[in-house]
Amino acid sequence: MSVDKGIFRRRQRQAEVFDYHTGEPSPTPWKSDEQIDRYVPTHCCYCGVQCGMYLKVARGKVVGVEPRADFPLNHGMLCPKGSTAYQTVNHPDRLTHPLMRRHGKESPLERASWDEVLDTIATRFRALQDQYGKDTVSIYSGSSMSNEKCYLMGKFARVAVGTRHTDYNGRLCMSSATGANERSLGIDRAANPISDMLHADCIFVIGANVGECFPIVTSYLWQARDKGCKLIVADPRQTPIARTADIFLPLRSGTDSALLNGMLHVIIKEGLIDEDFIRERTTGWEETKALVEQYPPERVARVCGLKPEAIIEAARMYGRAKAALIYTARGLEHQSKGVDNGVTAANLALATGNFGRPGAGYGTLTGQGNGQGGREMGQKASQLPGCREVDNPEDRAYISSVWGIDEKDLPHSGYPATLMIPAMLRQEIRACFMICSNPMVSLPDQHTVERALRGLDLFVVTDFFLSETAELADIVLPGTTWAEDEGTITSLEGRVIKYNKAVEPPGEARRDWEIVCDLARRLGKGQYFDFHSPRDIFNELRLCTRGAKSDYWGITYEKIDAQNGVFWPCPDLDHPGTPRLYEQRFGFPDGKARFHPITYVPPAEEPDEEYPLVLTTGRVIYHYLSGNQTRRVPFLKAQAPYPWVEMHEQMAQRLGVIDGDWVTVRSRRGELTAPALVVRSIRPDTLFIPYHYGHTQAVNQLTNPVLEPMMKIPEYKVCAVSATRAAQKPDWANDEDTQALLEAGRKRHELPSAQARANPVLR
Ligand SMILES: Nc1nc2c(c(=O)[nH]1)N[C@H]1C(S)=C(S)[C@@H](COP(=O)(O)OP(=O)(O)OC[C@H]3O[C@@H](n4cnc5c(=O)[nH]c(N)nc54)[C@H](O)[C@@H]3O)O[C@H]1N2
Ligand SMILES: Nc1nc2c(c(=O)[nH]1)N[C@H]1C(S)=C(S)[C@@H](COP(=O)(O)OP(=O)(O)OC[C@H]3O[C@@H](n4cnc5c(=O)[nH]c(N)nc54)[C@H](O)[C@@H]3O)O[C@H]1N2
Ligand code: SF4
Ligand SMILES: [Mo]
Repeated sequence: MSVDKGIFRRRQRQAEVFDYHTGEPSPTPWKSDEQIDRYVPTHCCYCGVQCGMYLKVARGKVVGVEPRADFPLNHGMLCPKGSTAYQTVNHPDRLTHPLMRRHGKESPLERASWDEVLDTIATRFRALQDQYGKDTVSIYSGSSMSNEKCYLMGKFARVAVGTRHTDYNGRLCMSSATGANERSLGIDRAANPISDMLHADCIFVIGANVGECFPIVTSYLWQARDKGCKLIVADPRQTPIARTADIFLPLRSGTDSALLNGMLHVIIKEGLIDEDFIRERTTGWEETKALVEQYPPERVARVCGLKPEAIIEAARMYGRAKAALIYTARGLEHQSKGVDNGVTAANLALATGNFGRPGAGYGTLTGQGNGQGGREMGQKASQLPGCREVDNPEDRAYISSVWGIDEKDLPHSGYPATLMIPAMLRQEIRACFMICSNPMVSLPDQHTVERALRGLDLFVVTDFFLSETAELADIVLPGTTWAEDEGTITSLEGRVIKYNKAVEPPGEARRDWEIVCDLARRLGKGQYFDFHSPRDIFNELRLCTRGAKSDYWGITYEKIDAQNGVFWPCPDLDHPGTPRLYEQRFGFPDGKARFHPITYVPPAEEPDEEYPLVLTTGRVIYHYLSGNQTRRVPFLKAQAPYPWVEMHEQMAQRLGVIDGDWVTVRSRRGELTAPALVVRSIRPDTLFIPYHYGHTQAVNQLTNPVLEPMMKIPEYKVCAVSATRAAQKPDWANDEDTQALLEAGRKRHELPSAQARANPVLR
């Protein structure tokens, strides 16, 4: 599918195109739209907002990008990552042929043929499985991939490899939100389309840096504000959206459930609950009501490090709204109590009857491009496609029948990604096939992760750039970017959209699904993987989800194109899709939502004498996740070349450092040295370090691998550390880079307006 170039009037900026072989910029860059052959409508490859864009193609290469004004979410806007994403497609670092270590772990990665690597994988997997059992091989995948590929990975694990152990990087992402959705509401999807923000008269954002992580959604917040909507933000850092919030609650990391219980306490005291809604549409209210009795604002204020009045005001503002939305993200979810935290947010929305109407709801802002679809398609440890359960007899019977296998041969649930690491150390797992994840940046307690991955008998990584993780692999398979394939994605709204193919893969790189199907054939299971296109896979996937919670049966490629996306559930071809959930029923058999009483429990690691400070981690606008893509884009890299330690002026004084001084931060697990970025927008007792970097720049050397009990997500947002002025700079330190980083940092943290200054600041 492509669009006539004639409709575009705007001149194109000079796009740089690299030559694969020399790595040099091409001598004939494209300078004007006249030379563009095709505009391919697609979506951004990064965050869950999934902004619509056109990739510009000339002479068979992607040379630029144009935002899509016709996509109902971004209306012609793109953020700095989206507008430079195209530069990764022709990048000189692209992997263009398979690599393999032929003589053991110490030998180098050398060029190999597809036949050699795929036969080696198949032979070694079989040999290891014969010796140690089927489950000795694990599959570790990721949600930057299309629904088709995520679906395929779950099927590949269960049918081709025959292992229980399949999981994915969403475990590190929104799994707490999944747990909360499943416990409270019964459906694992945000309740509202983003456009519902325009109907809300209060929006409460807890632990989401909307301005930097969902940049295009910010415009909806501002439009809502223009219509009089109130904004409450709870975050230990004064993020860009918090600067102009009506109420900013700079809570101590790890205290979210106390805050939310406290707000519910006030709402009950002030008679702001919706009794009819509670009676007709929920169960379990009395227990929750009794529990929050124990959370008066004075107590909560002490726990959270806030003023009691601020909690009371926030509760009133939220409770009095006719329609209110709550949005959470990883700030509230990346905790050992992440599921409980999500449940307390749902409790608040249920108690005030804020569901099933325009502008009323609760939802997580799903992070990864396909973070929503990726958590429905059956690549998860305990899941079959359509959010079905791998240990549920009916679900097993149905999926086995679609796949044409004997139900007895369908493995049961296995280890989530975070528990694969200890299983590797115990040598219970001896081989891993990884695709679309970079745990050597993204998993907590990096030194342990490295030991686990190095100890594998066979480690295979499929990526399009050599990641920090691929550096440790025995075999590296060159996969493809989103621009080289088609497939569907489900955005953070639950809207199923489609990537379209712009160009062919470079060199010998192959489409991910073709690699996986080829390997399945070599494992003797080709008959179950007889797919000739992503469309074939989608059609099987639709059937698997038919009648399930996330029902895609009524969605087709044509319908996605015609409607600019379709919201699931969409049970049949005539069904228009479901933008807003819970208008009539919640996702449980009785149709009622569940209250759960949640007792506040502090984070697993609290400051003590040796490690007196709180460290929290997260993102910056310029980089995406492990940074394996964005660190290769010159503009993005220049703004944020390496990590920094964000700290309040008072903290800097206490540590005796000024802006730009190098600081060593230590935890029980590791240390990191980086320049100080001194700001007034973070709690004085808390440090923040962005996590987009690897090796000695990885903040995950320090983080705590403690897991949330239900969903096994790590506590990335809280651990105890010490900080001192560094004895010496690391070898990668560079004055020019540090200056650039500080300058970009200052710009981000500038308080832009009198309104911002009038806000409750952090001192
Ligand atoms: N630029 C950019 N955008 C992205 C991504 C990216 O890597 N870069 N990744 C995408 C993905 S996969 C994800 S998951 C999302 C993540 O999106 P977000 O969750 O918005 O991002 P984070 O920076 O991880 O954390 C959000 C905020 O939580 C705050 N926080 C820390 N501790 C606590 C706490 O205890 N309680 C509360 N309430 N807040 C706390 C942090 O200060 C931070 O501002 O972003 C998506 N978009
Ligand atoms: N300290 C700390 N750690 C964190 C977080 C935090 O806030 N703090 N956030 C966590 C969160 S929310 C997330 S989502 C994880 C993400 O953690 P990861 O999963 O490790 O991050 P990515 O960078 O998305 O890894 C994807 C890799 O696959 C490649 N890739 C991308 N798309 C494709 C594709 O279609 N096919 C193939 N074959 N390869 C592809 C990319 O080049 C990249 O190397 O990190 C987690 N780690
Ligand atoms: S907001 Fe997200 S989807 Fe949109 S351009 Fe930026 S990174 Fe891409
Ligand atoms: Mo994420």
